[in-house]
Amino acid sequence: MDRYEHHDYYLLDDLLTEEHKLIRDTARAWLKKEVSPIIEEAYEKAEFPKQIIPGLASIGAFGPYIPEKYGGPGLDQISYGIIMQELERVDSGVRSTSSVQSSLVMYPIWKYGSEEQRMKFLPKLASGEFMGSFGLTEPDHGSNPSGMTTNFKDMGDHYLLNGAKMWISNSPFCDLAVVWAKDESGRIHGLIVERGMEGFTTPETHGKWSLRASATGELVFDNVKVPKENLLPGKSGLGAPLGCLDSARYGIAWGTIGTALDCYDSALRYSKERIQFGKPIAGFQLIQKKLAEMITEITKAQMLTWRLGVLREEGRATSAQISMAKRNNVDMALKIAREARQIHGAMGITNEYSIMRHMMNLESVITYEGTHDIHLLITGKDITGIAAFE
Ligand code: TGC
Ligand code: FAD
Repeated sequence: MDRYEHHDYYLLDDLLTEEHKLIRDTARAWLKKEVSPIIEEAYEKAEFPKQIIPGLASIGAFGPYIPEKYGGPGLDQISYGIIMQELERVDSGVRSTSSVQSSLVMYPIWKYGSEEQRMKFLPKLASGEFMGSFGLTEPDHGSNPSGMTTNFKDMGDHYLLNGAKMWISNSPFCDLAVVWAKDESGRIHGLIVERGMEGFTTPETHGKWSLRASATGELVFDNVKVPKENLLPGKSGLGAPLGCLDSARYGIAWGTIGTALDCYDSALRYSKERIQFGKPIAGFQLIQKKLAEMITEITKAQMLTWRLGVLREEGRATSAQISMAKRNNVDMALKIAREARQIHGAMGITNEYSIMRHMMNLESVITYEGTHDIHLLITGKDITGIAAFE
């Protein structure tokens, strides 16, 4: 049962508008009713629960900031963050599905697409009729996507696409994929590849102990004929996919606060209910140390992330600021999940509590969208002016 209660130690709700709170309450109520009761089973079966797609669309989780003209809810950046926080409080995999759809598929079509591409794809992606995936990572190019070998040739009336992407969220069931590939001169472009195009397959990746309620797979291109109108015309070069990552990483910074809050909430309640040595374990100093440090770290992350949201809304957030928040908050959430697991004792390893699921999920979140160490190097480059990637 989802017994989550709201925690706002520094009265940060005062910084939100009534609309923000309404968006949060609506998302939370829907998640408690429709997703919390089924998420453990989906995780055990290692299946994305597709039946929640229309509900995700109804709470604005697909392209929260996409203008209404294109079928989106037209919300601000704080609202986007709030929705991601609510989703990830329940499961990082559910937030992942929404992140990919919103920031890695809808965002590039909105920002780099033609008006025809926007009108054709965005309304169906906003409603969940179409689900998308984003292909940047390759088997031999993860942290260093500029080395990608997936490529396309201009054949006159179409492009011929060859190569493979790996570790792609939503790939097994996606209707379309935004794929990053090099042209004959080695310049990176985005192409919209649609299911049904001959030579395009999406084998699922099995055996994950993390993010099991999110489907992950490959995107394989074997002489795929891509119509010329499917190339994103607005931006090319590595900065194009990295711009999408800025939006998704920002969502993760908010999302992982949700995971941390859920672990803290569960640990606080358990410690007040669990009796050892004749009193609630919440009465022992060592348990209080854990709980006090958790809420301190959550509060610091909330303040960092709210400020980032304001800067992003104003168009002033830098990529390096986003990296700092993504890195800090995922690490914070993972440490809190580990401490919360200890407070739950043996019960903490079971599926009666969401702690172990969150902890295992966060092992993906700390790796994807740029690893923990890559984000540290991004901060290092930003403050010294010297890149230490190679
Ligand atoms: P570098 O020379 O630094 O930059 C190349 C060009 O890109 C520009 N740029 C950015 N533009 C927009 N946003 C950013 N965040 C940007 N960072 C850099 C830069 O200005 C430059 O532009 P130009 O015009 O001068 O060419 O590139 P580099 O090759 O040295 O690489 C830098 C590095 C290592 C930081 C970058 O490659 C990186 O971030 N690597 C991590 C890869 C990554 O995050 N992959 C994520 C794959 S998608 C995913 O994981 C989805 S999971 C989703 C889910 O399920 O939730
Ligand atoms: P590597 O790049 O091989 O890194 C291995 C280790 O080496 C890491 O610890 C890393 O920090 C370290 N390292 C690498 N380079 C340096 C350096 N210069 N200095 C110091 N240390 C370094 N990708 C997509 O494109 N689309 C998706 O939808 C997507 N979904 C994903 C879903 C899941 C569940 C997972 C696990 C991954 C997903 N990814 C996706 C891929 C993800 O972005 C990559 O896994 C990530 O970028 C890291 O790449 P890698 O796994 O190849 O690790």
